[in-house]
Amino acid sequence: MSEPTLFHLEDGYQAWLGYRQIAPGERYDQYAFYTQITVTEQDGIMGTAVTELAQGIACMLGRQPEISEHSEGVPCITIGTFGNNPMVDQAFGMDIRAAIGHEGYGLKTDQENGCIAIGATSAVGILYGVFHLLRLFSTGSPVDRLDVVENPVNQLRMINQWDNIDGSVERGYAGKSIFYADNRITTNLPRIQDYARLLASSGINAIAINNVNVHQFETKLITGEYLPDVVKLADIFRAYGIKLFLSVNYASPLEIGELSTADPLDPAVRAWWCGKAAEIYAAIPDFGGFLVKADSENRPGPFTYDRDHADGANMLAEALKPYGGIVIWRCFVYNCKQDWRDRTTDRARAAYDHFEPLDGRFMDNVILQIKNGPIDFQVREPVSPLIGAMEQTNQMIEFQITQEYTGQQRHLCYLVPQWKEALNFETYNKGVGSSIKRIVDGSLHGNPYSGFAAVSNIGNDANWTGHLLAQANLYGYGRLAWNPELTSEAIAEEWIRMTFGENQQLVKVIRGMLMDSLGIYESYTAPLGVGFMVNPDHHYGPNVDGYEYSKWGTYHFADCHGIGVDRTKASGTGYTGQYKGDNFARYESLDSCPDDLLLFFHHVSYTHVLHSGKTVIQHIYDSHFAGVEQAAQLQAAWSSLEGSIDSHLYEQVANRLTEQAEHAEEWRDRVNTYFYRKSGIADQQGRRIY
Ligand code: GCW
Repeated sequence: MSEPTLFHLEDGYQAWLGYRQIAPGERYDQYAFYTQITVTEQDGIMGTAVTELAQGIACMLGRQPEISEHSEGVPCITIGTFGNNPMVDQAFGMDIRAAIGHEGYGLKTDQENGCIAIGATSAVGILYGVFHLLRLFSTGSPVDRLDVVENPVNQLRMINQWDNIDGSVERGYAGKSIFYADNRITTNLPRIQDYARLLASSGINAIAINNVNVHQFETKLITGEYLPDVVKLADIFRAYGIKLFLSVNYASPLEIGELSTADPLDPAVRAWWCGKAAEIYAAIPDFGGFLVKADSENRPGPFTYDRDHADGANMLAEALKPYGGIVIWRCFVYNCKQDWRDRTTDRARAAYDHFEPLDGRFMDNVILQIKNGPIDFQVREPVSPLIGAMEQTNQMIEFQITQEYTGQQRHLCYLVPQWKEALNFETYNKGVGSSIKRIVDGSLHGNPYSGFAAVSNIGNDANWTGHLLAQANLYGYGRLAWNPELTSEAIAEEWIRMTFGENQQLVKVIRGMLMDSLGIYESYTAPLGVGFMVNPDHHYGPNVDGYEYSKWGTYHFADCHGIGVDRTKASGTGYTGQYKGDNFARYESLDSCPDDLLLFFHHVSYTHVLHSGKTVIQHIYDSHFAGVEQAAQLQAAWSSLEGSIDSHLYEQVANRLTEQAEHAEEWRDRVNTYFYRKSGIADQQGRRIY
């Protein structure tokens, strides 16, 4: 295990694994007698687990624990897979062992001698158990009566890097890539290892290491030119129980294979991919598989050959199948060359229209990866109706941790509540009880593969995420993928305690800031679910008509009378018809459509009265004025912590909050002024609009 050399605790580099030294006192006394680790297995992931445990304890207790095969009479922490360590076997009865799945674990304190046992069926379970115990220590939780059994709810808990081999990161807001520079794979492997630690400690078990937009050089990651270096990355992630995936270019047979086609039904193309799979698996026997963005935003795909997405995905799945590999096929497929004058084409409909008719056609080692909303990671969108609509198809949900549309890590926006709302959404696909979380955990339709994916928010900034508090999103994503029942508050609190320590006031203030942040961001940006209103290309900052007359299909249709997109069946694009059960009626009718999604589903006049009792125009004004005040309150809340946080960390966040507060004013004034000028309706409170 290498020690990070470049960065220190004060940079935020250690993130939630800083393991601050615990001062003598009540809690220290409870933990201090764990001076010994007993373990009989030390290979591979087990070695990682031992190192992590020893290192964590050494940091927190200021004393290196002894590592031995047998207990020497002192209270110890004993770790092992069942059948390999007598102390562990003694601690867990057969019934408990039977309840522990492949990645699960048990934690048990022996009341008589105080020993803590961590038992699992596999080494990776032990690693997760070790991180759990370290979390208890570093959040100051009692360990004297542990009796825990944990299994991850979701099978795939995946991170997608949108990193390019030139070192840039698509939609990255925390510096350059840690994986690549100058068209080479990094040699700074300790940093990759430190990332693997962060991911594994939050429960992540899969990573796709390159951008889904696969450009010229990245296409060659699956060739001898780059594979030896990919192998090194896979080795690092393997030691942390994380499977490595690659995003591939659908047109690879053409671009690097010297074939004249990439037609998925062409035998030569199929043979080419089979050969490629053999080559990759010879280098990385546990390679996860391919992530594919095809026929989307100008990327190549099966449409070129008049084939559909099932043809395309199955061709790759067939090549990976002999090795247990999977194809993760993205459903972000829509017409990105739309005529803004055309009101019948609706981007929101596209994923469902393309994929739902293909249900039953995909091989069982294909998973469709579907963005949480039908458009594109806006602060407020309805849940994609495609999720759960294909009973015979594996599906996983895609979230965006990187804050492309939620403030780009310059604004504070804790996203866990947004994700939870999506996960708890009732789809009615199989009647009541068909929530999104039950679809993506595979239980509703009994899928062999399922899970979570999310676009990472890290880069080579010292603190990983640019905005220090954005670390909570990375951590929270992993925790939620492990168990979607955890509350946003509980996840926030864990993260705060692990990162900043236990000062009650500090925990309270930061938790409050995180929990308020999504609502604040929503209130001063695009109103009532209509989305976008950002500057083209980079997507930062307000531009109400930024996408209004473009080809991207993201319009708000504001005129002097009203605003919003009519997506009803009765008079609009018919998108509402993609929802099942009560959801259809709820969104279709103005009477029942929730206020926060009103303009996503309906075009209404500015004087339309919301359920809240306000008119649309007054809501726009009020929410934007309030949002700016609240953004200033975030700043004030943080400044109350000056002195109780390391000054470097304090400054990092204070600077971002200042920028946010100023930028929120820009949002407010642009949006309010735009709608005042369009509608000619004055603010009832006579506040300043330009
Ligand atoms: O949100 C949009 C982004 C693109 C991204 C695309 C996608 C990787 O603006 O940068 O490309 O989605 O998800 O494929």
